[in-house]
Amino acid sequence: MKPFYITTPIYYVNDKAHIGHAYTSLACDMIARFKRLDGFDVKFLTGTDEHGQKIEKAAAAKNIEPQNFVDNVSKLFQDLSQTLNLTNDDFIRTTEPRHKQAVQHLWKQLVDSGNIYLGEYAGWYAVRDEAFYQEDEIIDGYAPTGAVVEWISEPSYFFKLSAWAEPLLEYYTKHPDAILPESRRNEVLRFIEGGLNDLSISRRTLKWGIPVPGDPDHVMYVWLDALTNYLAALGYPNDGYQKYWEQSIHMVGKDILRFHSVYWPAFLMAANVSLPKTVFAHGWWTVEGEKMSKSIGNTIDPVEMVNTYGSDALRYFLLRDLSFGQDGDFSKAMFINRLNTDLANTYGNLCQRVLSFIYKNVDATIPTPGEFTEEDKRMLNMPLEMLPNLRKAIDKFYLHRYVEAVWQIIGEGNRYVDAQKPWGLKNVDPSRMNTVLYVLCDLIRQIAILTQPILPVASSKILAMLSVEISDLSMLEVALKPGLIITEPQPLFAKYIQ
Ligand code: ME8
Repeated sequence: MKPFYITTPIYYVNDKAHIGHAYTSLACDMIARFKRLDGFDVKFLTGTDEHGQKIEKAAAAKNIEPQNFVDNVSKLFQDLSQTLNLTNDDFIRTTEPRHKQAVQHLWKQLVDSGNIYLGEYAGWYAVRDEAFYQEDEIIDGYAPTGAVVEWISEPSYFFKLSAWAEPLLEYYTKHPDAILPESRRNEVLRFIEGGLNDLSISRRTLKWGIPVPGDPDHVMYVWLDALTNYLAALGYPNDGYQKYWEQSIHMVGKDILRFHSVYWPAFLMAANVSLPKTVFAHGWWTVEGEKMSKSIGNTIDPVEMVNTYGSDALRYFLLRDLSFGQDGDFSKAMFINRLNTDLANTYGNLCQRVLSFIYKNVDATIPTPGEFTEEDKRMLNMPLEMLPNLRKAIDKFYLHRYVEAVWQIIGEGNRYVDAQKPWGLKNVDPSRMNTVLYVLCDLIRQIAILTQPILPVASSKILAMLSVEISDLSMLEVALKPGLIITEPQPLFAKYIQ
């Protein structure tokens, strides 16, 4: 089996998750689930980023020891996997020994290769972003992101980032898929072409971090610490990590692309580790037209959403509504509209009317078909014919297109029911009715396989009603067995009042 490695950012534990965090994890989950169905040996990683000044401050504000504080909040993120129905294979915490060992090893590689020197940092720092800013980036006393900055002046270890601008540009020219989408890649290239400054990678005035090997007065800069999680989870530096590493995809929001496409690859090159295959930076969610923020009080809690609407509903909306890579707006009206239209009226309706009819009118038995018409064959082959496009949509990160394509098949299914009117055939041509019902059942079975990466709960319900077990995409080619007894159809999707 071909290895495939996909990672979410590791989330800060200064606060609980909102739908922005859920979004990245869901996108990775959809890809991981599809790749598993498609026969890949998948490793899907998520986790929490637990060191640094931002976390130290958040713990102090609650008057809790940092370790207790991070244990509590990390647990909320771990529980979120279950809530969102994520299939992550691992969950890494930067306070774990396996992570600390990997980071300290990487640091030593950077020292041994002559990429670290001791100097004095004097400059601006934004705790919210855990980022350094140049004087010319400061706008009216704030970072370009709007974060509050403070002046820091202290001895610090530096990484010779300036030496890596040319090698990075050369690498990115040779590997056009290393940063996606292309517009983001261009932004990164322009930034590197502007020249890179050496990077401060340790702090002396902070205690909550991983100690610098050989100089425990310093703790490491939280981004050097955090980025290494992707390697630590594969057992780096022990042999064997390369198997997945060579096939790695980092999914991130556009806010942290620079850390992943400038700092991280420079650290890796300097430590003689190969670079991840692709860093994909997706877009940004606002809520009802506004930036999500605790002070505005408009953050949307994924746990509350799942409690009210179910995990499939949240997954569907987030994965369908936004063209993956673009920014988007979360509006309650749009959310409800999609649930009612796409889930209840389209997908739910197709399954409900076909399966209920079979349950009530043909002894709950999948009928034996007669000869197939050209139209029947077209319906039966549609999912398989669509498969190359679906694969491409996943591999190119056009996640919304995957969803659209599957809903196109569902739409065709509904049109076929309307045109063939199986209920009208019961008395006049029962044999044709049986063929139509068979075609529909087999189509629904195939659709349920394809919707599994998006709607795992509904897909398992449908497949269970048809008494079919899901294994992989080769099932698309194995026709449904006539004669199977279906279980009583259960409602799949609720309808909501606007
Ligand atoms: O940056 N829209 O963690 P973080 C879309 N610990 N995505 C959003 C979003 C929004 N409004 N808000 C958050 C960190 N995200 C670091 C990462 S990785 C080595 C260290 C998602 O908790 C998006 O993926 O601030 C973004 O990049 C990430 O959450 C930031 O999470």
